[in-house]
Amino acid sequence: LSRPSSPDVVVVGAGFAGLYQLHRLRGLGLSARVFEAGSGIGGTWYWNRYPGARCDVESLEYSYSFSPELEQEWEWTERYPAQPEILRYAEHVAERFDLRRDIELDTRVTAAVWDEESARWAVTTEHGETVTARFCIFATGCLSKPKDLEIPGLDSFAGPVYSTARWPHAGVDFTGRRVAVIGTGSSGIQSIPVIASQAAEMTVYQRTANYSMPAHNGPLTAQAQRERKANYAAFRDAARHSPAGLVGKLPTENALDVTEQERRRAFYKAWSAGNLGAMRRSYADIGVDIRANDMAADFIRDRIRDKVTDPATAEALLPSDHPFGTKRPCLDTGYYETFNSPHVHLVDLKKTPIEAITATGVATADGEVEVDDIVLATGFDAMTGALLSIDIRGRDGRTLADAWADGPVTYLGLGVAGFPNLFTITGPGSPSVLSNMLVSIEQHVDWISDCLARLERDGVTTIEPNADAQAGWVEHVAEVGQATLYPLAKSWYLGANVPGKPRVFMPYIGGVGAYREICDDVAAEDYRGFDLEKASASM
Ligand code: NA7
Repeated sequence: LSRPSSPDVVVVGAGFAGLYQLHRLRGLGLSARVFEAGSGIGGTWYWNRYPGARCDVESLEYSYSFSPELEQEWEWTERYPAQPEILRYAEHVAERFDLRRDIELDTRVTAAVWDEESARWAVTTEHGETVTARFCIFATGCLSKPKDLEIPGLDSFAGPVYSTARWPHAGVDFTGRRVAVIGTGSSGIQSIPVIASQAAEMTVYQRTANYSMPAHNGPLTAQAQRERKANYAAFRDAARHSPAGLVGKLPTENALDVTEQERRRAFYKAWSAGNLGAMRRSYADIGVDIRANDMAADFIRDRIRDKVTDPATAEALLPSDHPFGTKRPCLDTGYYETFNSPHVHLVDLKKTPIEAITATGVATADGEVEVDDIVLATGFDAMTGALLSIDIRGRDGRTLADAWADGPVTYLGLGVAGFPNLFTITGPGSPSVLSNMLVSIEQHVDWISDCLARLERDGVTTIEPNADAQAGWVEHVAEVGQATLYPLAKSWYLGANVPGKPRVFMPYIGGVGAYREICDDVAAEDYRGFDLEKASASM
């Protein structure tokens, strides 16, 4: 198969963003090469194969909307799809739209350098190949670079160390093993019950107790699927214009304005819904007023107390250091109940931090627990990690790392001043991780594709955010974030999970629908805030 050494576009990443971007580029008649570091497509759903890995957004919402045929023909089996099913879906999409022939697997991009004279990006892969392209689109994901672990001694551990984000394809059998799991975010909370069902002994190392609600997952009935499919267009439209890319009735009342009895009823309803956004959506003030938030948080803490038999363990599992929703809450299947099994132990790292990992186990001030296996569910260098691990150089050789030394700065999360013809799909400064990713991915890909069509039509050679527009957007993103409770948590949204990372609230919390309107207006006003240059004008 011969591939162009100078395609119109290079796309980095073949997860859900890269796949759809390639499909749209084909429709525009642009040539493209897609580089993917993994040995398969699917991004997040290729790498995160840990036991219990599942999407917290319902399958009928966490799926592409761009093709009505695809929408109708694909059958989901569960309300919340498990990783293997989502990966099969991605593979089906790649086959159905004949995408594979432009995707190169096992090919990590190491550098992308802008060449002023030719107005092209030189993109270099780990195999030493360099291709040049007019446009470079980064579809590298928001949670794709696992965080380096700061705990000393990991290398000295004699047994296997597994990372949830790099799980062995053959799976792992924990039967009869003594297992340590470090981390209680979504990946920990999903995998702990499944690993515990096999392990002989399990010790969970918790630094931050999270808020988790029962998923109430189950098979998707044929009828539910039929009904949604009969009405898909309207449903998708509602998602596109919603705050988080998820369909749901928005609250008009404040928790502070109703009686305790009413609140309890609403909280119970939200708790029983098995829906990530339901508790937040129970009242309008949950996300912005700490008093209302405390009420929801107290309600969840009571439910945790109900579930966990041992009072000391229950107490340690209660989230206490951040308001509800300011770190990503979780949906679980039997998480808290797992701690009622006599072979499952919880270590509260707030009281006894890990001092070191030794050859034989995990050591805290309370002594060493001997284990056979260590599972790291310790999260990601979110939103900027994947981009900054590529040597990206824009105008005058300036690196992206330099431009982002004090935290990411973008215009709309779509582009960066000084980096012409570069686009980021779900980049920092866009709703991305605060939304249903599929909705946000499609919106960005469509916006970028429409933009490229316009540039082609009018013979524009370069597009680049201007510095003022970018500064204005950065300020707006920060301002909107400040008006919420989010800054009260040491979360990965703020870069707080990675030592030394600048503390900047990275995603845009203004809402998916409002954000879409802003992006559409920018395009309609001839790409307001972007500088467009034609070849003739620059000569
Ligand atoms: P998360 O949500 O970042 O969770 C990582 C967990 O690991 C979290 O509990 C961390 O505690 C903990 N952690 C991280 N570093 C350490 C060290 N050094 N010692 C002990 N514990 C540590 O990642 P996930 O993979 O679970 O989920 C990522 C997203 O995927 C999720 O939000 C959904 O969007 C899907 P911390 O909270 O930092 O104190």
